[in-house]
Amino acid sequence: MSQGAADERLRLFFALLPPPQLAAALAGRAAGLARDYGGRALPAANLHLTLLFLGDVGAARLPVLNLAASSAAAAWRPFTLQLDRLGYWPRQQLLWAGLQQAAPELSDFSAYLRSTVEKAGFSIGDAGRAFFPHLTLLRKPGRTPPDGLSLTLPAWPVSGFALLASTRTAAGASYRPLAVWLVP
Ligand code: 2AM
Repeated sequence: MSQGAADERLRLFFALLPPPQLAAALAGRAAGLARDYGGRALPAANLHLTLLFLGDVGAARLPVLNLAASSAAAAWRPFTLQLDRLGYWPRQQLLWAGLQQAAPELSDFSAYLRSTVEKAGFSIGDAGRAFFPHLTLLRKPGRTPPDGLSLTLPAWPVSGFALLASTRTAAGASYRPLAVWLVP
């Protein structure tokens, strides 16, 4: 028997979405890394920097979640990110783009969003995991990428964040934006 929409559960997270030109540059780099080291490069449409991972949430709770995110968005302070570092996590077999310099506005907003969402009654799927800003480029390379790979990209003036639903498919996860908040 099929589940009614009210019972539907969604795997949710909040993330920053790179603007199209930056996403294209990142996807090009990811494809090059996949050629060099094997593995699955993320396509431009799937590239994101997770702000807050929620995990499974009932679809009926989306309106409350949207309200909480809108109230957190009011505390946004503008910032620009410079993705200038590549790293590799052997346990997760994941190659990512990240930041050499800390971005306090980014970690502050992630923490504020988290506390706002928790106050609205949501428990956080990554409880205990420290926020580490990264944008996954490549999963499961066939051989370990060396340290010190360089990354040179244009700056990213962040102009908003999104609530995304993740769906697992045979080809890997795909992400669907459910709501976007544009910020000053
Ligand atoms: P990853 O890219 O490092 O795997 C959708 O799955 C997004 O949420 C991805 O950016 C993923 O990070 C992140 N994510 C998945 N599970 C998570 C967890 N338990 N805690 C924090 N982030 C998670």
